[in-house]
Amino acid sequence: MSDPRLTRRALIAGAGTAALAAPVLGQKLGQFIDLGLPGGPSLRPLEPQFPGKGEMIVQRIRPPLLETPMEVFRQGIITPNDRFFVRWNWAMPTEVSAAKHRVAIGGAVKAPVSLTLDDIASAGETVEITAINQCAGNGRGLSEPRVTGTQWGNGAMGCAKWTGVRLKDVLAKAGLAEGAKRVRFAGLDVPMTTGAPQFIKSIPLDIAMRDDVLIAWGMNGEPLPLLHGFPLRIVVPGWFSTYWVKMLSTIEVLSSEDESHYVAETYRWPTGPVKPGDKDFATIPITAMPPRAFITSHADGAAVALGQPLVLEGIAFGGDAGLARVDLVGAGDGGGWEIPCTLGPDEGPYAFRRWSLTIPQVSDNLTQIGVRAINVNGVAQPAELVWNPSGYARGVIERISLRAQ
Ligand SMILES: Nc1nc2c(c(=O)[nH]1)N[C@H]1C(S)=C(S)[C@@H](COP(=O)(O)O)O[C@H]1N2
Ligand SMILES: [Mo]
Repeated sequence: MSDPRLTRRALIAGAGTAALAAPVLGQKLGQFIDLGLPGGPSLRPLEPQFPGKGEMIVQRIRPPLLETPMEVFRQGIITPNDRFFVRWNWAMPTEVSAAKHRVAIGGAVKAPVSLTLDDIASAGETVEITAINQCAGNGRGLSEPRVTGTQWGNGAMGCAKWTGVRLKDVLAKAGLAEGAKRVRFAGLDVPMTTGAPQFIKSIPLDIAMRDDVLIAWGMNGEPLPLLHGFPLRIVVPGWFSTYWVKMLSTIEVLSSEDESHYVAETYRWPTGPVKPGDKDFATIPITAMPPRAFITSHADGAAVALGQPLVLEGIAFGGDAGLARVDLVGAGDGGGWEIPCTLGPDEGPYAFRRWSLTIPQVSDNLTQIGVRAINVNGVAQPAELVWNPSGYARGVIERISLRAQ
């Protein structure tokens, strides 16, 4: 344990109640950021005053959808808690008491149980893992043709060190019954409109039993902030964060497929190519993340010095497997050039990894250059967007142009 505040006893004694002050927004508004969304509207307010947060891009206030400005990813591979993107589908409680909190485990189990934080923290060994939490809709706003849903730029992602126990150790407290197939999670948040489905999500049993799938209480050495799911959340490294249920309060073991709304009806994507207007195509749940890479040292359209060396830097990740390489690639379909980048320290297969590249001398404008990540399974970012109607799982090579002057 690197941080004594996150020991088991400290969790129970110290976590207390987390509360969120009511947001008082708009007072210092006036600063906007351009997300570069094709066709616009592309400007979003930069909000310095959301409770518990540094400067964030406001996509929506209630329930909160806050995006991380790309400049944060220049600073390191860990995204600080106060700059980490926030996404709630429905209303989140603004106050949660750790002492009163219980997690009920039921369904296809030998004996249903209701567990305190202490029960959970003592269910097994404490585990730490550095992993990227990325919304399935990250980068959706950049889709062309445009699609509906939150118009995120690429800042609906972040990388943190998560502390918790293995989900499988907690499940063992109830014992799995014969025929257990999936494990479903619910949090304390509730729908804001009557009759709307609660946000519940399930994962297949083989994923639930993985050694790195956690019930986490720590985020970057601090108790989970309320916005990120105090006191407990699910962590599924390599999978989109729609499964990383926050404010975990119920675990239900299913012995059948999951017919609930957020698994059976949404967060799904086509099994093959589709185009706008297509209907009645087969879909599957969106699960594992593809590899991605970003240039963080320069924004699109930035000026660089002609005749001088140029250092390009950024971050990349392998998705559901470690990163194998990152290349700077020229424009065009395979027709261009590629130069291998140097990778920074490896913080594990599910973490951001830095990359850098020095171009010895800039001799011309750099038009539509991109970075392409390839993971250890040989999965490479495609040159063309795999378009889908919900804009899920964006993985296309991201490109910028630099002006030499
Ligand atoms: N309880 C609960 N957990 C949730 C959600 C939610 O609406 N309620 N949204 C999910 C989705 S879609 C995302 S992208 C992540 C966002 O995690 P973050 O806010 O910690 O960045 O939380 C996931 N867990
Ligand atoms: Mo999401």
